[in-house]
Order: sequence, then structure tokens, then C-alpha cells
Amino acid sequence: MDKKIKIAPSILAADFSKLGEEISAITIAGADYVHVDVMDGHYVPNLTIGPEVIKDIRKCTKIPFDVHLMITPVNPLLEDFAKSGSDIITFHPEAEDNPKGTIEIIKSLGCKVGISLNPSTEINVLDKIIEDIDLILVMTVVPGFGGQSFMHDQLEKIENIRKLIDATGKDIELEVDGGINFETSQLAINAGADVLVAGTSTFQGGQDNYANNISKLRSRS
Ligand code: S6P
Ligand code: MG
Repeated sequence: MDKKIKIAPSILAADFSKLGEEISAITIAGADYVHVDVMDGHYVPNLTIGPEVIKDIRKCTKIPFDVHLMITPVNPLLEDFAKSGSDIITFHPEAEDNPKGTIEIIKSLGCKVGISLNPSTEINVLDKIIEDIDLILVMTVVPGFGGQSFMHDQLEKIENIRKLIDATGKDIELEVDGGINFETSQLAINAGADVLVAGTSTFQGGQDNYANNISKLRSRS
């Protein structure tokens, strides 16, 4: 039987003037994760939110916080992100000298660990670490901003990572992030994705549309 596709709305596309309300709304609308895009203006040319905001929105929902760190360095802030209520902490391997060490720190803090691959990052970066991680995040946009177009040339990478995960026999989630809409969601699902990050497509049309947007993104054609 097909695994249920999880939807992780990216709050980068939410109305930050009422962030708590937006998080409650996507929870009620059926979101599986809250995708929190953390950007530091160094690793990517944009600046978003940090542990203080995560701490405050933690009380707004019980669903997991899927925290995507687009920051460098990563290690100095891990304890703050873990203590603020992050459930999954995903980082970019280029952002630290020793990704294996960063993985160990995240796990020692009691969080699940993900590795995010930019469109330009080869999948062999997973060779030495795939046995140690819980999630692989494939970027289908160049990280830094929401609302970009899906990069179709990443579909082959998704298919190859699907094979890699299946060969391990481990329960590693394959998450796809960037430009996911009602058309590209099908492409990502067919290529082997388990979890879809969707900002623009989830939050479009206002809170009354969130449940319909999420179920359309999750459905298989
Ligand atoms: C991109 C960031 C992503 C975006 C993603 C979702 O830098 O890592 O998580 O938020 O692109 O936004 P959208 O509008 O593409 O669905
Ligand atoms: Mg993201």
C-alpha cells in the first residue's frame, strides 16, 4: 500500500503578523510538519527567524517542527534550536567542517537529523552519513527565498536518492523543498518523495483554503 505523503508547509510564506494563528490554521488544515526556514544572511542571502521565535510558536501546535537550517556555522546554535522545541533539525553539509560531528550533536540533543542537498550538491555527500540520518531534504530551488520555480533537473536526483534509501532498509524520509505546487507535487511524489515542503501553495487563498490546498498537494494523480 502506498505510504501517506506528508505535507510540511513552509511558514516563510505565512503572514508573520499573525504567525501563531497561521500555525494553528495549518495544523487544523491537516499539515504533518511545520517547516521552519532559518536563514542567516551568510549561508544564503536572506535573513529570517531564530530559536526565540520557535520557542514562542511551540505552544501553537503539537505537530513536529521540521527546522531547515540555512546557516553557517551550524554547531554553535544547535542547543538553542533543540531547546526551543525543534523536532527535526536539517542542515547543509557544506555549512560545517565535520558533518558527522554535527549529526552526533543533533542526535545527542534528542532531535531527529536531516541533511539538505542544494541543487548543485552531489548525492555522494551522503555516502559516509546516510546510515546516521533520519531525513534527506532535496532542494528543488536554490535556497534563500520562497516563491521560486521548481527545478525539474532535480527529479533524477530524487529518484536516485529513493533507490539509495531503499537499499539501506532504513526508515529515512525523503523530503522535497522548493516550488512545490499542484503539478510539481505529483512529479516529486512519482520520483519517490515522502514529504513535500510547500510554502506558496499551502498559504494561497487564505486560511479557508489551507485544508483544500494541503489535500490537493498530498493526493496522487
Ligand atoms: C528556500 C527555502 C524553502 C522555501 C520553499 C518553500 O530557500 O528553503 O523551504 O521556503 O521554496 O516555498 P515555496 O514558495 O517554494 O513553496
Ligand atoms: Mg526549506
